[in-house]
Amino acid sequence: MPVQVVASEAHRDHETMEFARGRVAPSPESPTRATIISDALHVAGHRFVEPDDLDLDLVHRVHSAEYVEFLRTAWERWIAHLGPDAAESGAVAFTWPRRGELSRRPDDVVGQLGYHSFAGDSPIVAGTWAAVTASAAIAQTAADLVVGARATAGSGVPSPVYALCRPPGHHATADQLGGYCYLNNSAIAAQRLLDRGSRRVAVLDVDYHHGNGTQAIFDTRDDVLTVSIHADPASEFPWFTGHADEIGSGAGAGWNLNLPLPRHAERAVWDDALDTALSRITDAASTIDALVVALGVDTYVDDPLGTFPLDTDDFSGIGRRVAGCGLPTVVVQEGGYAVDALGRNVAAVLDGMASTGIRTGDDAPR
Ligand code: SP5
Ligand code: ZN
Repeated sequence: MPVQVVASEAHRDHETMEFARGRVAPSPESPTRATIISDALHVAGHRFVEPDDLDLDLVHRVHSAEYVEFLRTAWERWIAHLGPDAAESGAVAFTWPRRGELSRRPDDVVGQLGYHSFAGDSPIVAGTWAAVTASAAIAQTAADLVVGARATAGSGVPSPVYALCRPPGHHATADQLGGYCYLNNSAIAAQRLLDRGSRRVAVLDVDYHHGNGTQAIFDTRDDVLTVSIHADPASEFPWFTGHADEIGSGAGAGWNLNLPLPRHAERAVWDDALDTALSRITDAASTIDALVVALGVDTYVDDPLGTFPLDTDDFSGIGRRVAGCGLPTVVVQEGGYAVDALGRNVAAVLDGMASTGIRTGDDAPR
C-alpha cells in the first residue's frame, strides 16, 4: 500500500566536511543519502509530494528567533568576516563556553558559532539555509497531511506519512546545532500536530544516537512524551545526555523516557527496549493523539557510525510494531549512513507500517 512521501531537492547544496578520526573528510551526512532513499521509495511505488512553504512562526515555537536568524545569515557573515578562503571548511566553531560559565552571546559570527553549537561536526555552508528550511518544511507538511487524513478517516487511523528530511534534526536544541542537525524537524512535526488539535503527541526516537535536541526542547512540557532508544552516551555521541535518569523536569517530569543500551547490544536487547518504549506510549494512549517517529536507521548492522545489529527485516518489524500503536503517525528521517542499504531499510520500515493497522478512506485496503 503506497505511503505519502514528502521530499524536496533543496538539500542538495548542503554538503559539508567533517573533522573526525584525525582527518578532514566528506561528512557521512551526504546528499547521496536522500537520493538513495528517494530512489528506493520511488521503486516501491510510494506517492511523492512537494513540501508547502515553511511557516517560520512554527519554527519559532521550537527554536529561538536569534538562533534562526543566526542560521539564516551565518554563512555570509563568516565569509565577510574571514574572507573567501574560509569557504573551504564552512562556518564552524572552535571555542565553546566553559562549564558553568555564564555565557553572554558574542557579537561576531565566530563567537556566535560557539554559542549556537554543541558539536563541531556540522558546518554551515552556502546551501545550508535552503536545505534546513526545506527539511523543516517537509516535516511540517507531513504533519499537515496526517492531520488532513485524520479528518477524513472517520474512526479509523490514517496512513502514515513519511518526511524525507535532510539534513536530520533530532540533535538540534532550541538554540544550538550539532550532530549534523540544524532545525529539529521531529520537534517541528510534533509542534505542528499540537497546533492542529492534538492534545498530546509522542515522539519515538529510534536513531542510534540520543535525540538530545528533542528531549531538551520538550523537557519541561507534558504535552509531548519523548522516548529515545539509543547507544549509551557514556560511550557514544552526543556524550552528555541520554541517561536513564533524565525523565523531564517541572511539568515535564515523567514525560521523557531514555532507554540507553550498551554499544554492540544484541538484537533481543534492542527489541526489548522497543517493547518498553511502545508500552510507555500505549500506557498513555488515551491522552496521546499522534505519534512522530524520529527514524534513524544508523542502528543497521553495517552502519559506519553505529554498533547495533539490526538488519533490513528488523526494520520491517519496527514498522509493524510501531503501527500497532494505532496512532496517526509522521515518520521523520534522522540518521543512517550505510548508503548501500539506506534505501531498502527505510522502505522496509514503511512496508512494515503500511501492512498493519486499521485504515480507512482512500488508503483503505480492499
Ligand atoms: C543524526 C545523526 O545520526 N547524527 C550523528 C552525529 C554524529 N557526529 C559525530 C560522529 C563523528 C564520527 N565520524 C565518523 C566518520 C566515519 N567516516
Ligand atoms: Zn544517529
